[in-house]
Amino acid sequence: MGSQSDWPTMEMATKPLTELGVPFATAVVSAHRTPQRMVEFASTAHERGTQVIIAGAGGSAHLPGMIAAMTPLPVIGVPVASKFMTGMDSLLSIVQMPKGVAVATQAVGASGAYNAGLMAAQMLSLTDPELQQRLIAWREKQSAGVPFEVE
Ligand code: RP5
Repeated sequence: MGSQSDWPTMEMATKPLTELGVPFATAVVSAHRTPQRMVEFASTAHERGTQVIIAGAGGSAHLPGMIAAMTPLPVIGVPVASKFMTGMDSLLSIVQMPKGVAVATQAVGASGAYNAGLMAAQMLSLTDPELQQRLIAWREKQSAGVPFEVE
């Protein structure tokens, strides 16, 4: 994520990963304030065994696109809600990638962060049948938790 201030939102991404038994690491890597750290992080991630990157940032949110430009790994972008434009700035900064560099942009805020974790797990399940089974069970449990009757 681009700042420690993104953590309350980005922490939501860890929930489905934890529930599904997917290991992850977290880091603050700012495109603006720590650009060299970002270059080092993004350009070496695939060599460290990382398989998917979730990048969350707010405001003028260059981080997901910049990371995507420097790694062959899939990058999932999370627009963090911003102070002055409620995240519309973050969303447009992340979603409108030019042709040739892809970012899988999620919804603004906590739901987007949660779904980013879920999406990462689904990507990883393509080559991990046991994770795929856990995902199927997780879905069934979610469906079973939705009551048919209105209270
Ligand atoms: C972005 O600027 C971060 O991703 C964060 O959402 C936003 C504000 O950062 P702080 O000023 O709170 O550190 O780079």
